[in-house]
Amino acid sequence: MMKVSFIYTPNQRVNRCYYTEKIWKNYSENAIQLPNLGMAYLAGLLREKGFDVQFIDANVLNLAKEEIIARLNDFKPEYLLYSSITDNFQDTLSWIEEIKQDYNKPVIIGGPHMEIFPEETLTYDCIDYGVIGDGWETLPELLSALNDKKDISEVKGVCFRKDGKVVVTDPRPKHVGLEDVPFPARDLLPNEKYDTVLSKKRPITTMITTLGCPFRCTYCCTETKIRSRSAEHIVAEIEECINRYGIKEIEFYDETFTIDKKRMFKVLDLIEEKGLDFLWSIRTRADCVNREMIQRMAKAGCMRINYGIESADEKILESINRDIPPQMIKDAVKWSREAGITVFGFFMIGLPGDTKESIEKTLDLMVELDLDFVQLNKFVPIPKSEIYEDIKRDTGEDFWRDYTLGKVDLGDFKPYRIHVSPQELDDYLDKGYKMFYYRPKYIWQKLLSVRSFRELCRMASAALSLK
Ligand code: B12
Ligand code: SF4
Repeated sequence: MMKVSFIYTPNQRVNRCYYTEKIWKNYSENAIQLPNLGMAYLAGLLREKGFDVQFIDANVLNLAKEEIIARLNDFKPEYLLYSSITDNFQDTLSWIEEIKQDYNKPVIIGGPHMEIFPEETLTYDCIDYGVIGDGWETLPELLSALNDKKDISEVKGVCFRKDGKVVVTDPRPKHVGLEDVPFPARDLLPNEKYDTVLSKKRPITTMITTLGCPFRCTYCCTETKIRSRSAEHIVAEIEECINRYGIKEIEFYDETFTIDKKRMFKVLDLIEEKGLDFLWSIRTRADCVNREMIQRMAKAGCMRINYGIESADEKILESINRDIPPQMIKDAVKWSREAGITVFGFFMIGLPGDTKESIEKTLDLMVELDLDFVQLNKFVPIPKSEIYEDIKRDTGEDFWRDYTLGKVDLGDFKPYRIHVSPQELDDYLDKGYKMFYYRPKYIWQKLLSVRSFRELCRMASAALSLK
């Protein structure tokens, strides 16, 4: 039986360029420790296909290199499997290099980064093969071809080096859906270790019920084609989480969980019918919810809704193709609070066209909405997004490609087309967090709502580190 190890590398952190140094430190150290679902899915799939699979979540277990090597020496995999997003590519790369020095087996890398920069990634000798895009069919085919010493140039969606050149094979069509594969192999994960600063009951896990999003916000790179799961299939995974793993809280990580209202109501019906007792949270947009849905969600255990609000400036919202009327946002927040659901808002400053006035408007809206929590980011264009492609055309520079090639550092990123200086942007970020979290009314409300000593300590440490 062929042995492979998935390694989720340590110190997975959000990128510094979204925050000021202080806020970044607080967020990246305290905020979230979650499973890597993409790899957990592939682990379950490979096992079903007869591979012997090890999963090392060196991130949540905070493993040192020696501990990772010890686990590898114990299991003796023939291939090491890594995943990367663009933001953490250089960090992942240094772990791959380090680990390969002491456990020298071929490395296969996949993940969202590979879909954008396959050739650049394969310029590094420590990486032997790349899987571009979906791994469902490509990874088992690649491993089998390698095992059988077949010609891997026949395998769609891979890249590798041959005679010193990077070869990229034909693209792999994306037709496998989340219903065609086994549930993520949570039995291989240290479920009890996952946590977020806002979670109320452990163990927690994450779930994803739709791939892609039909909206076309110009700062986003998500596929516009949707691959969804049925309500029954979603609820079967929820049941497995509760009954097999004792999970008490689930974070649904779909970009817009309520996009299909009919499916949403069906999920709610099934949760109620089956009497499933767990807390959950979702991400969505204000134009994809209504009062009835929110009330039903609260009854079924939804404890938090994360709304992407982004900016208060209508011109900017229009320019990023996200013109949700302010009244709609106000209504969604009001209905959620009425239903007793915690409301979290995501905002960005430094979007193309942002001025002092528009940023101040955004900060004011953040406070006016009376949300429970906010996350305020400096805007950084992600590769493959419309805005990024536009900037590339305009400047002739491709920051993320240069970063992948090791020519620039994350700190070298420069905001573009905004009418405030980088220092002013940092000052606004700092001001925004203070305006929101240091309001006497807010502090008082939060102190009244604290249910445990653990929650109080977490809140206090988060608040103090913003100072
Ligand atoms: C959940 C999530 C998170 C979570 C948890 C991350 C975790 N522990 O894995 C949190 C909130 C922490 C997070 C943070 C961030 N995220 Co995020 N996140 C997601 C999200 C919504 C779902 C990921 C998921 O489970 N997908 C479902 C699985 C099935 O898909 P997948 O992971 O892509 O895996 C498939 C393939 O990529 C491939 N594959 C993946 N791994 C491997 C490994 C091997 C060996 C092989 C062969 C194949 C392979 O096969 C899989 C099956 O087909 C995605 C968007 C999305 N819908 O995918 C964004 C996404 C991954 N995040 C993204 C970004 C930018 C970030 C942040 C930088 C955001 C920020 N501003 O701070 C941070 C970075 C933090 C970090 N260091 O990881 C981008 C990455 C873009 C890019 N170019 O790389 C995405 C794609 C969203 C987007 N469209 O912009 N994120
Ligand atoms: S930002 Fe959210 S709503 Fe907009 S396209 Fe991306 S995933 Fe969809």
